[in-house]
Order: sequence, then C-alpha cells, then structure tokens
Amino acid sequence: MFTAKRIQFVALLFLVWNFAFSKDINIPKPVGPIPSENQMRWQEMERYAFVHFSVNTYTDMSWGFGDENPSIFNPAKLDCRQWARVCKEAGMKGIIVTAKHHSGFCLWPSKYTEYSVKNSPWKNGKGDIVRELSEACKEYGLKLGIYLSPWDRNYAGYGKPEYITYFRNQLKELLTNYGDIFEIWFDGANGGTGYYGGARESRKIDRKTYYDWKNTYKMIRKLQPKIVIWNDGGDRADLRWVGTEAGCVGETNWSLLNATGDVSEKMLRNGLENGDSWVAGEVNTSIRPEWFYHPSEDKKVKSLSQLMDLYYNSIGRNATMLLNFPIDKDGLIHPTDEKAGIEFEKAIKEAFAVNLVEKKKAIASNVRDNNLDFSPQNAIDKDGNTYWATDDHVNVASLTIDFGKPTLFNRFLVQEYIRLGQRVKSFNVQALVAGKWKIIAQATTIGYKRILRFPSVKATQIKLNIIDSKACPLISNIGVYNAPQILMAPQIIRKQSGEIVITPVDNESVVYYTLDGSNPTIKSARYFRPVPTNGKVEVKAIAYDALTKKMSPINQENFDIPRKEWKILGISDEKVYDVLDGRASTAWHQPQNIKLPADLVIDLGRICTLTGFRYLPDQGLWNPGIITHYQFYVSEDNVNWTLASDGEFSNIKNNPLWQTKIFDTLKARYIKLRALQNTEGNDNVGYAELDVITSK
Ligand code: FUL
Repeated sequence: MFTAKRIQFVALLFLVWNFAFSKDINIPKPVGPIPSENQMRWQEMERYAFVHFSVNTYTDMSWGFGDENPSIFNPAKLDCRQWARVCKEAGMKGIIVTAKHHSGFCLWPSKYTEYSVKNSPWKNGKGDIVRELSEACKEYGLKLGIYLSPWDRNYAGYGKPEYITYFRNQLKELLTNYGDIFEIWFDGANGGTGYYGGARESRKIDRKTYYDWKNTYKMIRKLQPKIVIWNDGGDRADLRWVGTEAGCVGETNWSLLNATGDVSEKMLRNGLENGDSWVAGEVNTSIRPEWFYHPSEDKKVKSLSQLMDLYYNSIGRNATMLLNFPIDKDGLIHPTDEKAGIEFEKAIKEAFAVNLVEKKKAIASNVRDNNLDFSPQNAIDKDGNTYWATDDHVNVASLTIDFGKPTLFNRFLVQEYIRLGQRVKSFNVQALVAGKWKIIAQATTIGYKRILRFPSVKATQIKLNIIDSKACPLISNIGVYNAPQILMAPQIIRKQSGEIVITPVDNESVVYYTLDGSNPTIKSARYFRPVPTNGKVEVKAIAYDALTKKMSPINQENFDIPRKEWKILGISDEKVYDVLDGRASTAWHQPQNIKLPADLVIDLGRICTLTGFRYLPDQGLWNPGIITHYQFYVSEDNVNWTLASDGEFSNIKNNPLWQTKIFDTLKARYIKLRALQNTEGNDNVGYAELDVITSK
C-alpha cells in the first residue's frame, strides 16, 4: 500500500535524481572505423545458409572442370521451397546460392552463354533455379545472396579482357532480375587448368589486376545499394574470409583491416587491431566435409556438438556464420542434413532460452557523467541501442550483476555498441562463489558479440572486468545462461600396429564401442585400453555420461588393411612414420633440399589388390606443404612402376581434408605418391597420413 509519506519520499527522490543527472547527453565519439548501415544489417543477421549445386553434383567432384555436359543436370525433384523451409527451420536468415561455380555452368538461363540450365533436360531447358529460389525465399521471409565464381573453367575467353565484360553482364542479370540481393560472394579460388571452350589448358591471371574490381564494385553498389560484398581474392570489400573453411575465426577478432596492401592468414583470422577499414569476418563452412553433395559423405554430416562448436567459434567470436547445405542429385537438401540443421536451431534456442541476468540489478565502477543514459542497467535491458559507458579515458572498468540467489551457469555473452567502433582489447569474467571472487573466463576482443563457455559454476554475483580498451567501453548487452550439456562423440584412430585407440573429448564420460558395424549402446564393450585388430575393420563408438545419462552421437571410422608391415623406403628420419601413425595431428615433411617433384615410396610388405589411395595433408596451423597436383604409382617389384592415378586435389587449400582417389584394380606391393605442385608455389611437401584402399 502506498502511504502519503511514501509518495512524498518517491517524489523527492525523483527530484534529486533529476538534478543529479540532468546534464546534456555527452555521447562518446566514434573510435576508429565504424560499420556502414549495410554492414550493420548484415552483422545482425548472424547466420545464413549457402547452397552448393552445379554439374559437378552429378560427377561427384569438388570442382567441375568446365567440360561437363549440361545433359547430366537433371534434378528430378528439385524444390527450392524445400531448401527455404529447411534453412528457415534451421534458423538461417538468408540463402546464398552458387549461381555459377568454377565449372562455369549457370543455374539461371543467362543470355550470354549456352552453358546453363537452358541446355539441360531439367524442365526441358525452361527452368531458372535463381528465380525459383528468390520466390521461395520471399515466401519464407529469407534474404537471397548470390555466389558468382570469378574463375570460369568453361568460358573460352577466360583470362582475356573479354571475360570481364561477360562476367559483368552476368552480374547485371543477377543483380537486376531477382529482387534484393543481400550479399554477393566472389570466390578467390583459381586452380589454373580448365576446359576453356576446348583449349584444355592452364590459364594464369593476376588476381590483383585482372578483374578490375573497383569498377565492378561501383556497378554492384549502383544496382543493389543495400548489398554487402564478400571477396577473398581481390580488392578489399565489405566482409572478409577468415582464412579457413574449418568453421572458426580467431579468438581475437577485430572487425578491421587495411583497405590496401597484402593480407596475411593471420590478419584474416584475427583482423587488424588498428586497421583503417571496417571489414568484419564471415565464417564459411559446410554441414558436411565438402561443399557439394557426395553420397559417400551421408554419414559425415556434422554432429550437434560440432555444429555448436561452429556456433561458438563464429557468432560467439564476433563473426557471422555461413553454413552450407549441399543440394543432392534429386535437387533437395538431404534428410540427414535437414535433421541436423533443425536440431542445431533447437539446441541454440535451448542454450539461450533464459537469460539469468534479465531484470537483475547491475552496478558499475564508473558511469559516464553519472548519467542514467549510460547506466549499467542498459546492458541488461534487452535493447541493443542502449549501452553502459564510462567516462572518456576510463578504459578499465567493471560491471557487477547480482543474481539475488545462488545461480548455476556456464555461458557468458557480451556485446559492444559497435556503431561507435570496436573498442575492447581484453576482459575477464569473475563469479562470486561461496563469498569469494573467482576468475571463470578471460578473453581479448568482444565486438558485435562474444560468447564464452566454461564449466558450470554456482554463484550469487557475476562481474565483467574490462581490462584494456581502445577508449571508454560501450557495452550494449550481457547475457548469462546455463546451456544443457551436449556430449561429443569420441575420437577413433588406428595406430600403425593395428591397435584401435578411442579417446573421449572430456574426462567425465566413458566409452562403449563395437567392431562389427552394429551401433554401440551401454551394453556394448566398454573401452579401457587400445584394442588390437587385424584386417579391415569398422569401428563405432559412443561417449556416455553416467551422471546425466546422456549419450554422444556415434563416431564411426572404417579402416582398411593394417599398416603394421609397411616400410617407408629411402628415408632415415624416424619421424617419417608419423605418416602412418593414425594421428591427424602429427605430420612429416620432405627434407628442405628436396625439390618438386618429390616422392614418398612405401613397401606394403606383401602384394595387395589396390583400388585407390587416401592422402591427408598436414593439419597444423596454416596447413603447410599441401600437395595440389599428384601422380600415384604402383609396382610389384620396386623397379617397374605403373601410373595408377594422376590429377589435382580440388579445393584442398581451403578445405584440407582427407583426399580419396579411386582407380582400376591393380596388384602392388610398392606404392609411390609423387607430389608435383603444392599450394604455396614452393617445394614444401607435408603428409599427416597416407593410406590405401584395397578391394573387398
Ligand atoms: C572455395 C571453393 O573453391 C569451394 O568449391 C567452395 O565454393 C567454397 C565456398 O569456396 O574456395
């Protein structure tokens, strides 16, 4: 009940308050480059999808060569509404389609080429996938983006000035006929070789000058004023690639770069603290290992824990997330990918369902001009346009929130008001546990959004300490959550001895496994120590947490013949056996004095019936010494060699995965992998693993 006295007291408080805080609003000055409206709109989308579809979907290749016959393109059940529905249900805000990939084949009936859907059997050449997708996106409230490969392996004039006119004509078609386009994607990949109208040769272009990006950008911005431009190959644009397709950006992530000058891999990963332009990072990765649909990857769709890692390592590190769904031969997103995408969205919703600091009390060590407009309460008011700010030159400050009761949590989310520049260089989070402040997490940059993960902690208060900042910090949002546990599938390797080693990702869970292809349960064999095996074997394993009774997804590895008797010939360095140790994390490199072509020769110890081989490049940071072009020879006597396979490992630079090459059955006791070229244009050749495929 309000008594008269109480009302008087409140009125008095109101007056004093007004007096104390009735100064002019002293809005902080921007610091460094700031995002444009287009970049802001794009950043707030947070996640959107890629769809990869082209003629190479039908040849099972990563890249089309440009000579694939359009008659192979016949997606009998193509349904862009299914793509849009799945993407929407997976929480995506838009879809970027490979209107033209490196093969040069166009998913729309471009009037500038015959190499398109118009010469395919699909809809008797009357179809237009870009049109169907733009309509489906509208129906589902999604934005449309376009991937147009600058490299065109079909076009006869590629490499000559005439191609630039062709490229711009195609761009014009795409940017005028399909409504608003939110993002345009210019892939920097260029492997050189191609069909090129029948020339079948290698063509080199100067990535810096050939495309004349400056004028192309002008045209794009005129046609689509609200677009953002992604370009990893040429002139800096609005967004940057983060240097990897593995699904993460650096933990330190500045949304800045310099507008001119070379960009190193490190700059792509971390941005540039004092860069002169706003060029935020976009993490692009696929829900499967590869970008295009390959039936052999049906069991390799990312697990929920992998997808959640992706979320935290992209959106949780101040980047956006561009997640690819390959389109299968029928013209649909595969049901396994659909299920994974929808579960992913559900798990994100669950993790961030309850913000435990909402409606709590926040206090700060400093409030700008003691003005309520900059109150710490602004950081927990659900309004991204209000923020807690400190006085100018107060770059070290803290904000404390009282839960009011012991509260369990394991995630901390924080956002800067980036419209006035990215500022924070370093911060940590403390929790008041049983009366004592304990540091539970520390990190560097924040930017648009930063999410930290840590083991669950029960505390009564939480404190954000800004340790270093370019200028007064501006914090627009804080969230504290208790995300449900997601168990990760254990890792499985086979050592050269043939022993299977299974390792859970955390130390709370136990492992169960099978060797007969059946799905493991808690009734299967429990893993305690390495398991000896002989011959081909299919291993499946799960991790199980007895406390929560949760079970991880199944991990499955198929191993070919054991490599026990294998000897690597002509190399005395014992480290060379890292190539056969089953561990992706160890690698061996050819000695520095070896020039390309470089050979690795292995004696398999007995005659085997080979049908293929597999190569895993060095998985170390920056993946050094990746082979791009190879020859693979076999021999029965180490004297007479037969060429079993030769060619390129397409897209291996950006996606350094296991490369599998199949050939006609050959008997051999010796194998030789000859490296012809690497990604760096030098003689560095590395191998994490080498294996063979034998006939059944
Ligand atoms: C890479 C391309 O070469 C891949 O095929 C894929 O399109 C990926 C998104 O970009 O550089």
